[in-house]
Amino acid sequence: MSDYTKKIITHVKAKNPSEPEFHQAVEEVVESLDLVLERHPEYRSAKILERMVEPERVVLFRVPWVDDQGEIQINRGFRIQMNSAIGPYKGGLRFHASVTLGILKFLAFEQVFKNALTTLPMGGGKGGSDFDPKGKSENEIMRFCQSFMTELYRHIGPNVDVPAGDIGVGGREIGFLFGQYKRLTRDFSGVLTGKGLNWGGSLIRPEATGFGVTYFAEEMLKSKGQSLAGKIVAVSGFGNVAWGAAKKVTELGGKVVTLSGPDGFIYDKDGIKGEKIDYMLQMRASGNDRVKDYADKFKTEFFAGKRPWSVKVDVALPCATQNELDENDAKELVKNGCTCVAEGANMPTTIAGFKVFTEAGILYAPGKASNAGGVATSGLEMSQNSMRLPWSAEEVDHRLHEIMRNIHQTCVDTAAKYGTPGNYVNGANIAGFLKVADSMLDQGLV
Ligand code: NDP
Ligand code: 2IT
Repeated sequence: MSDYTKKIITHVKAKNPSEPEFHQAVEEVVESLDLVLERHPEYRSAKILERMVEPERVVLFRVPWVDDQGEIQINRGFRIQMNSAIGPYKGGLRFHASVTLGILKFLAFEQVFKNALTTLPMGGGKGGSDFDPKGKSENEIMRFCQSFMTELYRHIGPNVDVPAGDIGVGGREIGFLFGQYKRLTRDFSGVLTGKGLNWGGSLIRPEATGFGVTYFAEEMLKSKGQSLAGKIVAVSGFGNVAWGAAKKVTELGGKVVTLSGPDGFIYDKDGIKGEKIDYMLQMRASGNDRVKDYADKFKTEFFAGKRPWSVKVDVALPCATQNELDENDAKELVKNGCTCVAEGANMPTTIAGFKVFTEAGILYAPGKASNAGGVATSGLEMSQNSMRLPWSAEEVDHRLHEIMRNIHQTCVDTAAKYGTPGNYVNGANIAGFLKVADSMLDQGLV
């Protein structure tokens, strides 16, 4: 790493103490950028990187609500408006007990590069709350969403900032949030994505992230003359992204043998298909936060407190959460013959983990490239809202597939152009950076 990028990291750590995930996300990106900054001193003199690590705006607010026992609860709400150089801020909302300012800053930072890769005009943002949906009634979730939107609405808009779902925020929550936005503004607009199909949502948006990561893995394998057909695949998580991935991998002839949750992982040697994939939706909707229910229902093995990375597989798709795959997990996967890892979650692999993959020379795609299908399809939802015309499922899926192929090619071409062929991390970071950095240069000191 150059002295310049080292200085940036030191600065970010000093200015943002106690935000390790944000430090990690920045470090992962700037490590790739030395290759660009050497060739293009104009980015350095315009302090593009120094500007990009500082959010354009951070909104932090109180979210008071009343639970079913009549007791007052107070949560914290956030929206990080990270970068609007190439379009309105765009990115999900996360409701999870672990949410902090630092977690959302890491996610918003990643989002800037990811959205640039999609080829669609979207800036980067992220938001959410430390509200824990686990065990909450539907009414409690609605009251929380209404209170959250009662502050958020003044900071967003279809041409300003367009939130969507992430962990703990799915179609139901987007519905409650949209209803409250409309009440407060009297404006029926595409201010959120992931909406219901009857009121402006897009077909394929629920499946999009999981489909996208699978299309991306297929492209990676294709570059080695292989395909997903006949491959054994480990998936982690059991939420929205894991569900879409299990569906598409199965459709393409692969066999998904694992799912995981906070309680451990299940191993289903027969493959997770058909009604078993449908059951994932029930597990998620139950709010029980347990993957063991799958093992009980379908009589498969369950490993309490363990992650799925010790199973012998050809392909791994981490789809749960950040830092769920560390150095030892990476070594285990490589040792067992895994040759392709594509991230469905955001930053699921630690920096040490990703170095293991790079040294082993296996295919490895960072989430900002491989999970971009979710936000890309949100972008397609925005287009349909603007046109006031919905597309068919085939049309959206076709566009999503094209976008994922495009991102794959961009990563491959950019990595090669900057002297590190096959390095998807460098390819994604550099290509995303260049689009945003050039737009910032065009727009003057902003
Ligand atoms: P869901 O809420 O549908 O599912 C999340 C899954 O991850 C659940 O199994 C969840 O269990 C588990 N999980 C979350 N936090 C933790 C934790 N701290 N420890 C262990 N398990 C955890 O979310 P999504 O499927 O939407 O999101 C999964 C990942 O994909 C996230 O990293 C998200 O940022 C990323 N992503 C999502 C996109 C989308 O469009 N939804 C797009 C691109 C990326 P539980 O929460 O119940 O603990
Ligand atoms: O991390 C992500 O890209 C998302 N959660 C999806 C964001 C979006 O705006 O659809």
